[in-house]
Amino acid sequence: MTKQEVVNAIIRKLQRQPATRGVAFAPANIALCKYWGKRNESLNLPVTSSLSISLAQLGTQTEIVLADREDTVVLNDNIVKKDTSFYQQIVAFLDLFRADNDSYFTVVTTNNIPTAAGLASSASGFAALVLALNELYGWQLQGRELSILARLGSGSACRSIYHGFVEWHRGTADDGMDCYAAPVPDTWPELRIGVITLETGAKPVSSRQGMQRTVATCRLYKCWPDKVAEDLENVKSAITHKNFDQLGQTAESNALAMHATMISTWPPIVYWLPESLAVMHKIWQLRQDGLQIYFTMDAGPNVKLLLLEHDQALVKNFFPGVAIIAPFAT
Ligand code: 2P0
Repeated sequence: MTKQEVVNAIIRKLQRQPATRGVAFAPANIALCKYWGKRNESLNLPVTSSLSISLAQLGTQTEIVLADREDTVVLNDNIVKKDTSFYQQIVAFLDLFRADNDSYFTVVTTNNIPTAAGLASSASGFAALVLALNELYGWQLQGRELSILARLGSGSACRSIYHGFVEWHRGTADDGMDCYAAPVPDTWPELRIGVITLETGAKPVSSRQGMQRTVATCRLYKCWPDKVAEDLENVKSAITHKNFDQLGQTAESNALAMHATMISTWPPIVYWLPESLAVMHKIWQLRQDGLQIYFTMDAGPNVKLLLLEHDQALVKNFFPGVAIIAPFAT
């Protein structure tokens, strides 16, 4: 099945007269149990399920309107050049939704995640775009369909359709119709995410290339699905029972296992900088000294901390540059 066939299956009969515009916000998300590896490259179907936490008001706001002659994309107040991969990715995604060959769009998108936080990602971007299209066309789609459409843009975008804890179910169907994210109802108001930014530049190997190379060449990768299955259960029970040490330990171990697969890929992929490793050592030392603090890392050198509200001030002292986010703040 192609992306276009998936889109047609979902929005068939739903296409209405477009409204003047669609506007939507979607939060960024950080996985506590990671997505690394696809079983279908074109539909972004993952090898395993994953579970994330959305970052409340930090994310992407997108407005979309119909245009006459060409697609225009504006990112953070700057018109995006047509020869960039960013522009081409957005246009290729919009191609899936045009009512006829003559319709064009103007997309104005703003990330309120400080660029320096190194968190800007395709996840909130594609989720906000799908939510805005849903408004523009008046499809009135529900979460499951919105999540599937966002996944066609970028895998992790299917989790950014929701706030709070979110589980992305891997599904088993070839067309991915059972592969979508859904909210985990529990909240955890005391939970905090810290972001330590060590580098904001483009990464040498994109997530897409990185996971492809890992699945193709990493001998350790065959252990990954079992590791995720176990970690997913532990993360979910930690959330249910508000067991912070279990949550932190599982998330940290899951991230390290993912990086182990990257490192043992050929040619190797090492996203860590020496500074990343220094932060890890500092966290392990602080934990030995009694502080409840854990970390997770994605496909890059920046380190994300897991901590509780009552340790916020201490953590800021130990990591002066840290940005602390309250995912369940109202
Ligand atoms: C995650 N990452 O679960 C993992 C952990 C990076 C490391 O989801 O190819 O940008 O668009 O589906 O979604 C990044 O992967 O990749 C990601 P595509 P995506 O958050």
